[in-house]
Amino acid sequence: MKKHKEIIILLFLIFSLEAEDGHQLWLRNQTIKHVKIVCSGHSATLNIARQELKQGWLGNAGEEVNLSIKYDKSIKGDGYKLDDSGVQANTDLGILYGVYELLRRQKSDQTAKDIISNPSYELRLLNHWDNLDGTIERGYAGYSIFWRNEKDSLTVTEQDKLLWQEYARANASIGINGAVLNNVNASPRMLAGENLKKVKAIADVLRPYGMKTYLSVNFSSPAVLGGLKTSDPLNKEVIKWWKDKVKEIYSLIPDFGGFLVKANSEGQPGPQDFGRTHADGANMLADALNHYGGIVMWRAFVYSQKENDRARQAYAEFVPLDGHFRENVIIQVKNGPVDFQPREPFNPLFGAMKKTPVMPELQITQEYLGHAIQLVFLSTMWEEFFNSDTYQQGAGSTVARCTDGSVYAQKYTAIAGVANIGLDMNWCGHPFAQANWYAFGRLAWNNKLTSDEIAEEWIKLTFSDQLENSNSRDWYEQFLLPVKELMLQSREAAVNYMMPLGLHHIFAGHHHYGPGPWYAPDIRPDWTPPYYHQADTNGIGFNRTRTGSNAVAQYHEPLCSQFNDPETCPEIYLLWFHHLPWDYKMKNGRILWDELCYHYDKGLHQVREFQKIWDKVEPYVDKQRFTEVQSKLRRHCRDAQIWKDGCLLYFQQFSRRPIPYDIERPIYDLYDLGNMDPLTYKKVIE
Ligand code: BDP
Repeated sequence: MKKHKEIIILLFLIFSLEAEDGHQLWLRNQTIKHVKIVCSGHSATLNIARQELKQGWLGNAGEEVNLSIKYDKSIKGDGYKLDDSGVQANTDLGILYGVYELLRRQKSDQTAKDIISNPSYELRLLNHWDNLDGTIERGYAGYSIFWRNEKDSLTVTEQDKLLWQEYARANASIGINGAVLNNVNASPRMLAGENLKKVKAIADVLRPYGMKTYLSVNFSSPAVLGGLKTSDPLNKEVIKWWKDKVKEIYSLIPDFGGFLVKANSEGQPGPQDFGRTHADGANMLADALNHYGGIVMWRAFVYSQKENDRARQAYAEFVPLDGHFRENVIIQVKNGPVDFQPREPFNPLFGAMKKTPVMPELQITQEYLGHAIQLVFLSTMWEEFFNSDTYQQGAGSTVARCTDGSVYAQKYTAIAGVANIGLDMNWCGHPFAQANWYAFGRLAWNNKLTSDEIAEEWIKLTFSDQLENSNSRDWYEQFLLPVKELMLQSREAAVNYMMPLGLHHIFAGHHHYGPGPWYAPDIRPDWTPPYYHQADTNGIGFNRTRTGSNAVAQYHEPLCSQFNDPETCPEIYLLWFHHLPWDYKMKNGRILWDELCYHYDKGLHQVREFQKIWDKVEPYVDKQRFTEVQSKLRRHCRDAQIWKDGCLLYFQQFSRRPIPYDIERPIYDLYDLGNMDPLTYKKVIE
C-alpha cells in the first residue's frame, strides 16, 4: 500500500515538473507577492533591489522590509547587515547584495537574522576570453554574449541589452562586481574607437547592477593601432598615446575599471621586447589610469623555452620585482604554477610577494576539466587552494589570507575567474557548469564558505520548487543529498581518471580534452606530455626536488623540505615533485604502478556511480534538464574509460608490469587512441 502511494507521488512529480532550459540559472520561480518595502532612497540600483524583493519574496504577504542606508563601521565596502527589520548597508549596492542574500536565504531555508556580511575581496571579477569575432578562447557554451564580429560591433540590439541585463543581474546576485570583456590574448583593435562605443553600451547596462567594465589590452597597441614606431613603455610618444587612449575611454565610461594585461607570455608582446621589465610596463599603464582611479591587473602567467622547468618561471620573474610596482597595479596569478590543471599545488608566488597585491585567477571554464561535457564541480578545488598554507608569515598564512588583506596590508584586494559563459540557452553549456559560475561568485564574496554549503545552496535554488518543497524531506534525502555528494566527489573523480598522484598536463594536443601522454606534436621534448610526466623504464614523475629543477625551493619552509622528500610529500602531489621508480612503496603498502592503476580505475567507477545516482533522481528533475545531464554523463563515462585505458596502456609500456588482477581490463587499445609508440618517439627526439 505504502509502495503504491510512493509510486503515485513520484508519477505526480514527474508529470508536473515543467521543462526548464536553464536560462533562469539560480534565479527561478519568480512570482509577484505583496511585500511592503520601506526605502527612502532612489537610484537605479535601489530600484532593482525593490523589484527583486517584489518578484522574489517568499515570506508572508504584507510583511514590511526596510532598506536603510546608514553608515555603520562594522559594514565594509558593499557589505550589508540583515536583521528583523530588513537590510542595512553603507551603499546602494550593499542594499542590493543584502536583498539577494535575504531572498537566497528564504529560498534555501536558512535563517536571515542578525547577519553582517562583508566581502573577502573588494574586486570580484569575471575574465571573458571573448574575441571580437565572437569566438571564445576555451569557451564551451557557444559564442560571445558581447561580440559578434567587428563590422557588426556597432549595432546594439534590444535583445543584446536584455541579455546583458540578465547577465549583470545573475552576477550581482552572487556579488560579482566587474567583468573584463575580452580575451587576454587581446586584439589591438579592442581599443579602436568604434569598439569602445560598444564597451560603453555594455557598461551602461551593467552599471546599475554594480558591475564595472575592464578591458584586456595588447601591449603593442601604440604601434599596431596607433601607428607609432614602437610600443616601448619608456618612450614619450608611447606614454602619451596610452594617456590619450585612457582619456578617451573615461570620457565614454567614467567608471571604467582598468586594464588586464598578458605580456611576454605565449607570444604576446610586452615590455621585455624593448629590454624593459614587467614593472616598467605595468607602471606606465598604471600612471595613465591612476588619475581616474583605474587599475592594472598584470598577469604573472609567463613561461618560455629558456627555463628548464615551466613551473618555476613566474616566481623567478616576479619576486625580484616585488616593491617596484605602482599602488594601482595588482599581479594576477593563476592558482597553480603551471596552468589550471586538475590538481596543482598552489603557485608559490602567493604570499611571496609581500609588497605587491596579488590576486588569484581561477578558471571557471573547464578547459582542463572536461569542457562542457563532464560534470565537475570546481568549488572543492578552489577550497583546497584557498586553504593551502603558504607559511609565509608563519603557520596559518593560507592563500586566502595572503590575498584577502588579512596578512598583508594592501590597497586593493581582488580575485578573477575565467568565465564559462556564452550564448548557449543555459549560459554555460552544461546545467551543472552553472554551479561553477555560482561557486566562484560565492567564494569571491566569502572565501571561507565550504563547497558543501555552496553545493547545497545551489541545488536548492536551481532544482527545488514549490511542489517539491511541499514534499521536502523526501526531496532532501532522495534528491539533494545524493546530488550534492555527486558534485562534491566530481573533481576528485576527474583527478583520478585523468591525472592522479600529481601527474599533470598529459592532454592530447591543444584541445586539452582527451588523454595524450604520448603526444608530441612538434617532436620536441619541451612542453609536451612526455616532458611533464617524464615516464621511462626507471619510473615516472617530474623531479622538482633539490636534485632536480629545485622548484621546491620556491616554497617557504616547512613546505620546501616537506615537498622535497617523497616520504613527507603529500601523495596527491607526489609525481609533481618526484621522479620515482615504478615499484616505489606507497603509504598503503602498494607499489606506485599498482596505485596508479587503482586511481585510474577508481575514477572511472566514480563516474559510473554518478550515472546511477542521476538515473535515480529522475522523478525530481524536469525532463529537459534530466535528459541533458543524463546524456552528458554517458559521454563523460565513455571518456573516463578512454582516459583510464589510454594512460594505463601507455605507461605500462614503461612500467612493464601487469595491471592488478582485480582491476577491469582496458576495453580500448592504444591504436584506437592514437598512441605514438614511445620507442619510435624516443628515436625521433634523440
Ligand atoms: C592557457 C590556455 C590559453 C590561454 C592561456 C592564458 O590554454 O588558451 O591563452 O592559458 O591564460 O591555459 O593566457
